[in-house]
Amino acid sequence: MDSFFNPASPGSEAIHHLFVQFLWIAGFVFLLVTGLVLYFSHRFRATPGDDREPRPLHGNRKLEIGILATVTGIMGIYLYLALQTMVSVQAAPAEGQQPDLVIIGHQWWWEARYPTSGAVAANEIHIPAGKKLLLEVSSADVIHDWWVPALGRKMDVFPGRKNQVWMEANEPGTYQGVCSEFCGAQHAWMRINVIAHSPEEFADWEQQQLKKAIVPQVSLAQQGADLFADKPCASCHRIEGTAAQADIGPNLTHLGSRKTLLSGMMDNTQENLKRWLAHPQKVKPGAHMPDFLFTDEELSALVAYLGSLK
Ligand code: HEC
Ligand SMILES: [Cu+2]
Repeated sequence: MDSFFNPASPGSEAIHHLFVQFLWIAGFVFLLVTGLVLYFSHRFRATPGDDREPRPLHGNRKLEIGILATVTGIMGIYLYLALQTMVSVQAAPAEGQQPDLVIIGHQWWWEARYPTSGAVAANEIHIPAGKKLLLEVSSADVIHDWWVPALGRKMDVFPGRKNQVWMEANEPGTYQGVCSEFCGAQHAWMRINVIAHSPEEFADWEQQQLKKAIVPQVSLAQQGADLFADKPCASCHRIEGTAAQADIGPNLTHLGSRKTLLSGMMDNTQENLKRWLAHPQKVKPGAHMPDFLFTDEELSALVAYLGSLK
């Protein structure tokens, strides 16, 4: 399971290391204080027949300075370790460095833009492993928060502001994250899936995403494409190579190549896709896609079309 405790990137390793260092120091202080409390409670406990008050102790300057110095010293160590980690995790990018990946948070899904190639993805974010990527994160609506614990630090995602954060995966694999700032009804279903590939595999994926949507060959899928064009779908979605050119909802040009639907809410199967299109408001209540009243045939046609968009 990938998590904060299984770091899979240099940044996440540094944060994990800092956590362990803090834990050791805090654990030592905790044991010391608890040990002393237990020791003194035993040593100076009340005994039957002995009603003497303990001798009060005032103004032991050496002891007070000693305690202050120790506490300041520990805080100093904490500060040093924390600053050191911050410098390594959030190093300033070079002057004018362009982001490798632009992440845009939406209620309740993620958009990923690859500025160098022009590729666009939604919800499943593919990256090359072993490469330190500069991410630029911003929001299309409310405040969200980007966090893939195994791959690096957390970063606030604000509307009207571009924040930068580094991300790197040591090895190919799938890494999960969540939106970490409450952003409305479906906040819990704003999952992040980062899929790291070998550089060659990533290049293949990127080339595939740059292609226009395939033109349906089967008549059912053709009906689906016609329906998509007739209904208001195109006012929110983009399917490259068709008249649908809106970016309110996820880009559907390669929907069929995704493993999951709706920000990791469910597997990308025909049944789930059908369930979603039949009643978006039942599947993800509050989602910014209205219910349409489709017949079963219409649903099958849409599913055949959208599912074929690999
Ligand atoms: C008012 C805007 C709007 C309209 C109109 C709209 N959608 Fe959506 N659609 C969205 C939004 C927003 C989402 C993302 C919902 C979420 O995950 O919270 C979405 C998600 C989807 C998804 C899942 C995408 C993914 O990556 O998991 C599919 C498929 C989809 N819409 C198909 C359609 C079809 C087909 C139509 C027309 C019948 C349509 N949409 C009309 C806004 C819209
Ligand atoms: Cu969010």
